[in-house]
Parts: sequence; C-alpha cells; structure tokens
Amino acid sequence: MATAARGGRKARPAGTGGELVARFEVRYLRFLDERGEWVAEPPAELLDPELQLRNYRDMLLLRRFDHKVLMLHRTGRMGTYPGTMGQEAVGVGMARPLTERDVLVPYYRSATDLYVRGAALHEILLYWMGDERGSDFKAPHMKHDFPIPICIGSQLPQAAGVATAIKLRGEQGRAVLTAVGDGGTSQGDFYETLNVAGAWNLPLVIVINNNRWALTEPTCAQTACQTLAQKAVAGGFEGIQVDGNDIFAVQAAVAAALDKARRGQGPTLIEALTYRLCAHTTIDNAARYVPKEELEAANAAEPLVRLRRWLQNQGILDDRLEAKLENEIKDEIEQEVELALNTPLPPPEAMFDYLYAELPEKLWPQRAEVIARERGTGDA
Ligand SMILES: Cc1ncc(C[n+]2csc(CCOP(=O)(O)OP(=O)(O)O)c2C)c(N)n1
Ligand SMILES: [Mg+2]
Repeated sequence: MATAARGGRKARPAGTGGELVARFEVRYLRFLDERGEWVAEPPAELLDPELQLRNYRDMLLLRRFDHKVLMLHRTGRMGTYPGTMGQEAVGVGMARPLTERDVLVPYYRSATDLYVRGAALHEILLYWMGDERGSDFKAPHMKHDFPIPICIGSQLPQAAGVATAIKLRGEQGRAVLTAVGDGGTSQGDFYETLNVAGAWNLPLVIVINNNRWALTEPTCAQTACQTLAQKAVAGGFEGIQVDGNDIFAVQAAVAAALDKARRGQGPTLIEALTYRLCAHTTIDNAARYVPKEELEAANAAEPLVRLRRWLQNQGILDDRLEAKLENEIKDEIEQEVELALNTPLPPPEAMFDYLYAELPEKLWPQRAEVIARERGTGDA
C-alpha cells in the first residue's frame, strides 16, 4: 500500500523499484493528404463515389452557407453566428455514420453535423436569429436529438445522461454522439463526462473539434498535454487523434466508434485536428490575433480542396458537375434564407415557454406582464 513520504511525495509501493505500472498510446488516423493522395488505404466502403460526392456536396454547401450567413449578419438580418469554415470535414464526417436511432447532442459550432443529420438550413438560421423554435428540429428522426447549447461543455454531461438512459433501458444498437471544442476540454463538465463514460461503459462517442482556437486562446495555452485525445486515458477508455481535414479519417473513426458503442463496448474520444478558417463568430475580428503565416498554412491543408482533388483525380467530379452543384446549392440556400426571413416572430412571452418543463410560479407574473405590455393593456 502506498504511504505518504516526508515532504508530501507519494512513496512507491513497498518492495518495488518503481516498475512501470501502466503505459498508454494515442494513435493518429489519416488517409488522404493535402494533395488529395492516399497516405494509407481507407476502409473500402468509404471509396463509394456516390458517398464521397454527397460528402463533397454537403461540405461545399456548408462553405457557401457560412459566407451567406456572414452577409446576412453584415446587413443586419442575422444575430451572432459561429462559422464552420475549414471544419466541414469534422461535422460532415461525424454525422454521416449516424443511424436514425442514435442521438446527436450538438454544440454551438455544429451547423455542419446538424445539416447532415437532417436539420433544415432555415431551422439553423432561425435559431441564430434568436428564435428558439429553430432548435426544435422537424425531421422525425431528430426528435430525440438535443437543441443547440451556448454554454460551453454543458452538452457533455447531458450526452452522458442520454447514454446512461440507453444503457439502463437495455436498448441495443443505439449510441450517442456529441462534440466539443478544444477550449471546452478545459471545463469540469468534460472531465466528469469522461469519468462516468468510462466507469459506466457508456455508449458514447465524443468528438473534439480541435480548431486550434478557443476564441482568442490558442490550444497550446489551453493544455500542457501533447494531445487532447490522451485525456480519454484518465477516463479509462480509448482516445484517438484524426486528421480532421480528411473526411475519410473522420468518418472511419466515428463510424468505428459508434459501432463499438452500439455493441456495448463503451465510449471513445476522438480528437479531430482541424483549423478555424473564419473568425470565432460574426462579431469577432480574428485578424487581430491569428498569425498570418499560421492561417496561410491552414488554408493549404483545408478539407474541401483536398476532397475536390481526389474526386477530380478519380474522374468523379468535373467542371460541369461542379457548376451544377454550385447552382443547386445556391438555390437551396436562397430558399432556406427566404423561409427563415419570412417566418413570423414568436410572441415575446415565448421566452418563458421553452426554458422550463413547468414555469416556476414566481415567473408567472413576469410572463403576464410581458403579454400585457405587448397588448398595451398593462401598467408595467
Ligand atoms: C461556460 C461558458 N464560458 C464561456 C463562454 C464564452 N465562450 C463562448 S465560445 C468560447 C470559446 C470556446 O472555444 P472552443 O471550446 O475551442 O470551441 P470553438 O468555439 O473553437 O468551436 C468562449 C470562452 C461560454 N459560452 N460558456
Ligand atoms: Mg476551438
């Protein structure tokens, strides 16, 4: 038994010379490099041209959507929005392997995974225009998915809670997928989630979108660890690092982890290394703190161009098809923007209606006051 030695240091177990008691390793997964060429062979099922064209189309749409949202913001028609530019392979790759029975617990920079999951662009827009109804996704298979949270890390214990419910109910073949930023891994919620996920062998997959920045804070200021994936070691389960700009790597890693979770073999932490090619949000000016050379290097490694090169080399994508995709995407975005802009505003009292399952008694007078003010009948 270990005893405390003088000076507060832990003594070694009696009778040993300090043998190695544990060793851990973290693996890195990457298939497609910046030039769109293989560095390793991906799982055969990912080589399906239709699948990769679909991935490319969705990544391109999300890139165009990001730009459109910025324009809406600049013209005063949109609230603050956290862009996903440069991180499309993380969101698209992680959401693609979900089945309808799985549960997605997003974070605020999750427009990419939400779209692939089945959320309409106008729902995502509505939410960021300040309308909570946008987070009530209408796709039937999303009825168990969670709304968009703003509070960093709060989605993680919730995801663990859903995974615990699945386990307690003995539901087979069902897993929970959630995501968090690199900065979010500094929150207590993150560590508590890792702990219960491991201790209770939960069917949970956590993807870290390591876009190298937490607002103005670089990842190197966030942790002294070599990787974020290694934090899974403390939870007692597997952590892996993937090239988050390689959609093949993200999709393969998440598909395998979800499969493992659905088979009752426990959680996985996946650190996806990518880069935030945009500002933190539409109200941030990243040029003030992101080094120019770093941004240039990140641009050269971005995910969309890489997949485009591969598709072109395979003869799956040519200029004509690219132009057709661009047109379809433009139409979809325009229609969805119109839908969002033309949605009548919710009544002001709606702010009370979705916060609690049952509104606490002391808030009823405030709700009544808001209604009275709106109708011009109340004396505030
Ligand atoms: C609990 C909490 N603290 C602080 C904030 C303010 N905040 C919003 S985003 C952000 C940075 C998060 O960075 P990261 O986790 O890396 O995610 P990213 O935005 O890069 O996707 C901060 C500090 C918040 N939303 N919630
Ligand atoms: Mg970040």
